[in-house]
Amino acid sequence: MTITITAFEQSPDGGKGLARDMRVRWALEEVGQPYEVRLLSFKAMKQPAHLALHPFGQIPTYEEGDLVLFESGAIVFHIADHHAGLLPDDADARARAIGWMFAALNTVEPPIVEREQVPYLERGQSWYEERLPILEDRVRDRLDQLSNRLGDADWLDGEFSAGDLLMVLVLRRLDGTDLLQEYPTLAAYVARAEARPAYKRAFDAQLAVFTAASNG
Ligand code: GTB
Repeated sequence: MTITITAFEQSPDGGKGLARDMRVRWALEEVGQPYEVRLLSFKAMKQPAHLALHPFGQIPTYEEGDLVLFESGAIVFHIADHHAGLLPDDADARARAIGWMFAALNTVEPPIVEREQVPYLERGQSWYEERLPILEDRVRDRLDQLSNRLGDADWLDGEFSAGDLLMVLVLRRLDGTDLLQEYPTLAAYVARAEARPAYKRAFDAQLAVFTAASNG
């Protein structure tokens, strides 16, 4: 059955893999599943046709036969649950890998996104100069803890898993800051993941969308 996902027609990051369709693309590449992409403008995302698939009018979505999914974490879990390569067979190891998926999205991503948004939303406000370092320290707390847990391991729990996939893409949202570079263990972890052939294929595919839109 054909898998179709949605992505930005013109991603605000210039195709640097920061939009959340990258999570789905990379997961599909890791498990060797071909997919098609329907590109959407910001306007089209809020039209009834897309709202029928995604109640919040966002990307990514995932369609496979009668199944329609939204939420990148749920989509990555679905892919990992149905194809070998992203979750271990051993039940306990599998549960731990799923735990890391939740940790990436629920524990590590929120302070990173909050810090990322404050320059857009609050620059110029009287509290901005005081608030930014507070938010950066919250991010540092999480990076410090994550770095300590990773130690000198390649991946968070044994083999590369969907937990690593989500964690790496969450950490990549620190691009444009120096925060990740303060933690060489985590910078090396992200670089190790970016060297995976599946990552490169996914990255190149979403970059090609931006390049085609810019040239067209
Ligand atoms: N929790 C949802 C999920 O994980 O799927 C969040 C989905 C989401 O935030 N989608 C964003 C979207 O559709 C795109 S990824 N936004 C349009 C809207 O809400 O109207 C977020 C994103 C966008 C751009 C960058 N960037 O350019 O760096 C990074 C991340």
